[in-house]
Amino acid sequence: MSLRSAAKQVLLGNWTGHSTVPSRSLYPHQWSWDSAFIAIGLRHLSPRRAQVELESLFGSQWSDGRIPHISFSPAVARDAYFPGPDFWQATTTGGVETSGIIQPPVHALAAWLTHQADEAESVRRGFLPRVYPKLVAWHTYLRTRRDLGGRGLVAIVHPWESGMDNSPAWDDALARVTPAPLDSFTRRDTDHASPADRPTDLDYGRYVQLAATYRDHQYDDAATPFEFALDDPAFNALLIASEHALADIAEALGLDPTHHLKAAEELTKALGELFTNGLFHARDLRASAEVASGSAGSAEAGAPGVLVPAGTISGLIPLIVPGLPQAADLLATARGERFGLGQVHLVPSYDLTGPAFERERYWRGPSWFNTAWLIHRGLTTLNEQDQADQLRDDLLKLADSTDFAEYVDPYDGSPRGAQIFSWTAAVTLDLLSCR
Ligand code: 2M8
Repeated sequence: MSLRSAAKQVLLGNWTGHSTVPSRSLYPHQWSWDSAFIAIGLRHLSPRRAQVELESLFGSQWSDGRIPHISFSPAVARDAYFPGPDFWQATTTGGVETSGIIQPPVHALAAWLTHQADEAESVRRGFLPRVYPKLVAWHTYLRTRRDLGGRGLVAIVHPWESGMDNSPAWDDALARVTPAPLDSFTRRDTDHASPADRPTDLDYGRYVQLAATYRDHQYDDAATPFEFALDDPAFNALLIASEHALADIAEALGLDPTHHLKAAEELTKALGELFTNGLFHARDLRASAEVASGSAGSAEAGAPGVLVPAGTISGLIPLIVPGLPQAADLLATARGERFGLGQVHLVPSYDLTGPAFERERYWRGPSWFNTAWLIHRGLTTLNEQDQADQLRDDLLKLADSTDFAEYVDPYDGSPRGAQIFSWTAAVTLDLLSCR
């Protein structure tokens, strides 16, 4: 079977009628940033279905504008995934059960690419006029309610919000959180994936505790005493890319794009504060001055926050930001020994030379297909076509050899986590189309 047909089969097999699950076993509901990547791939099979994927996700949007990280399927057993709907206790006015946290804002970019795949179909279905106000509300939520450091960037309040759950960048901040007792919850993920690949029980206890505190404050961003609050480079870079996409959407609708371009410009300037020693770093808004001793660099005097030392793939993702002032230095870091672009498989999730590097464990070293797609897009934008082609070839080979694994070992390319994984199939389809 051709790679295209195999990728198509994955997406059709994981399609539920109106959206796509990341994995039938490990993640049996709709995930926010997964759906954005899935739409980017689905548009090559069925632009209409890609539109429906995004529209169904926007159907779970809250009245405050947030797009929750999981939209639960009523057709799936309530305890199939933990934390499930009974834990989150969040139902939209439209009756959709969701989680209460968020994930990186890839959606406007996905909507714009979906529109471009078949403009006539998009216009016929009124896709852009319907999704534009929802995307604006989403970005407005982020920029007004989530600028917790007051520095013009969006903060995440849970490791799951980064999409890179177990990243070493969160270790110091998480260590300050008292974990929920282990006997107070039952993990489901380790029923489907090797415990050696997944976060530890201790970290899981901390994830549960952070989510429960937010829930117990009715997910009110002004009222919740967030113990964990960080400005994440990838989250903000994706927001910038999505603001550029919103500007394109606005123009296509005959509206003034200026405020989206201005937002992108302001965010790009604010993002610059996270750049040090050739890489963007997360900024811990709750770290005290004493903790700062091991930091990657200090924030401006009197301003809250300390740059965390861990170097992760999140710090390379700003490569997708159009006109990024730090692009040349960042590219040099990607190619150097810390990330080995072109020398190891895809792009490792964490610094290969870092003290916390583990080649198998979740977001602590292995390479992911969706982040490789983002770096590929960055390389293309920067006209680094040879390197982009090399990364694309590696991605396509690995998707094939691993049966669309969730992630791979960066040294030998062996599969890790789940297989038949939706975004892996989706980015495969997208990169097949640039040949
Ligand atoms: C992983 O995250 C979930 C929690 O949201 C989990 O570990 O249970 C991450 O890789 C995340 O980025 C992804 O969106 C999700 C579903 O694929 O799985």
